[in-house]
Amino acid sequence: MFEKVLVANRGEIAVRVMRACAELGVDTVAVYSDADKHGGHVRYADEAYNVGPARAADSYLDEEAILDAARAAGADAIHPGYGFLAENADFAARVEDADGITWIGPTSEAMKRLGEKTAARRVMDAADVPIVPGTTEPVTEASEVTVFGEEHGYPIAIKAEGGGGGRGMKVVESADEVDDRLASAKREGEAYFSNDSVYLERYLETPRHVEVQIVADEAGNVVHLGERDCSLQRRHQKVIEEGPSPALSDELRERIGEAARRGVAAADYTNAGTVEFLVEEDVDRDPAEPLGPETNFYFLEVNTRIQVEHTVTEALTGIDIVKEQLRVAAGEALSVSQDDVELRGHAIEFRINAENAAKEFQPANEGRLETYDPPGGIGVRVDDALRQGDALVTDYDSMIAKLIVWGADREECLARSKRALAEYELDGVVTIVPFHRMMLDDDRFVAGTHTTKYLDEELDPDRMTEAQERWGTEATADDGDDEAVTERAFTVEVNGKRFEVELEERGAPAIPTGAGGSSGRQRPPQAVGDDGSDGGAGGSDVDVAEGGEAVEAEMQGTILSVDVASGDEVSAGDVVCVLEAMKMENDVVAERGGTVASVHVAEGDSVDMGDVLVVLE
Ligand code: MV4
Repeated sequence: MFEKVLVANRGEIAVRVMRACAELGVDTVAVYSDADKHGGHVRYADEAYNVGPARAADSYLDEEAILDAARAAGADAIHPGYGFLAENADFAARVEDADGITWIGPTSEAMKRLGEKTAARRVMDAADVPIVPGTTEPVTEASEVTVFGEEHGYPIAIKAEGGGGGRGMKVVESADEVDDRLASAKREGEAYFSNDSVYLERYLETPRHVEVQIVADEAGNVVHLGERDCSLQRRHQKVIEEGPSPALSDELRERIGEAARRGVAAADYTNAGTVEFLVEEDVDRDPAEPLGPETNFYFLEVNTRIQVEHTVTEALTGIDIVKEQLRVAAGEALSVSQDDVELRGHAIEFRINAENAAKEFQPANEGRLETYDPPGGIGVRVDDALRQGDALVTDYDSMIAKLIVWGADREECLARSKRALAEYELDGVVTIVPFHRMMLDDDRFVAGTHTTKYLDEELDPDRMTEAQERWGTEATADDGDDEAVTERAFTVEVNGKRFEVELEERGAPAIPTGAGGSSGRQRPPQAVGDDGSDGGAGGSDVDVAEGGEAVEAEMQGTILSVDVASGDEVSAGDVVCVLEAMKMENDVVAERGGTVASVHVAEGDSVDMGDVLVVLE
């Protein structure tokens, strides 16, 4: 087993991985950005290294900085968690090549093979795992799409070769949309994966999203740990995951699990991974009658990392998946065989996101946990990296915690979930706890017949507003910004090891530091640095004529294109800009329409939430 593991991640997953290390007697090293100096994962680790500024590209994604920290700490392995560098095969290869440092994950070769979607489709096809009808080679020409459409019909999904998780997927409803969607899919592929190659699949209209957890060791043992149903998603973001899937019969479950196992074995895959499938839902199904063994299911992609929702499987199997990852990476055998795996009861994970469900799940841009008292008791697990008093860090994703509830059956699990969510005491930060409480009274969710389209297209948004009003909490402005803070740097030596120490004096009268000739009154580190705003994008003091409209950015991001110019006529629903945020292209549309009076942004600009982009009159 390893002696010291560096966790190249932050927040709850970093703490989750460190907990497994602690139980195995392995020391832990945290890395953190300037925004995370007070992060829970830093508190938890045995030692911690600053790897750069808040911007992820300059810290958590800085491969050299992470490797430097590992070498400085004398770590003998790196665990990437999920997100950030977790699915970066090139980084995995760099770790593999680094002397004395092991990558805790699949080999970079296996990551590359499965990360390229057409290659993954070929591997699965050859292993008799059903794939969605489509191409197994990239397409480049619009004519190839229209030919496919004539043969298989519409809609068609155009997917980026390097894509996944909804990025770089465009749906084409008819031949006249082909040029536009093909260009957009290529653009996203190029922007996010430096790969403009795309392929085609028949687009399934009402699928369920079912994924199988697998673990595999170097001796060739491949074990599947049952499935999770992740059909409750909003714009490709999972919000509630559960297991077992309420829609599968035992026979279908067995077929899908065995298909996942076959595919993974054929791909020469090791460590933990998830095989994603789409399962064709029968929209008129009686909820009491799960989908039978003849139901069509199709391989979608393999996630070559530990996932957020791995906890659901841990609750059902009692197996610590992160420990299995550590064992396999250290060259040991899995601690379980397929015959040992028994699925017990039912588990649901609720993602506790700092978002306002009543405002289109807008991520919170401020807050401080005035009260933080998570639930407990039988069958309840909370994974987080928080404590009361913490300021909300808004530089990364909005998930601040996960609540995982287990029950002997789905019914008990739902009742226990209601109880646990009611116990969740949390003040000063807006979260989607009210949304979850509402879902536990939702007929479709309770019946388990919801598909991936349910949240985006069917659920009445007014119900989210009602839930927010009934159970919601609000953001506390982070008054830390206004507090006098003096920061001073020291170098200290402890047991022969040098440490840079930054001292923050809060509340006390400012002591002139001399440095930079300032008054000594500085803003805290969280407020410094690149927060994405160039200050050039309008602001709120823009004149809007009566009956006019100021089109604002709904979230922080980068302007990919400006699609209108002064004087243009714009109708309600027309795209005025494309905003890249959270790695997705978002069309910014006019609500009412009118004539473009002024344009306040240009391609490449960074904008903050609420910035005015275009004014219509
Ligand atoms: C699909 C699909 C329908 N047909 N592919 C979205 C995320 C990416 N992993 C694949 N996704 C989809 N691929 C075909 N051929 C529908 C989706 C999809 C989806 C998939 C899983 C979970 C939620 C989803 C929500 C919308 C669309």
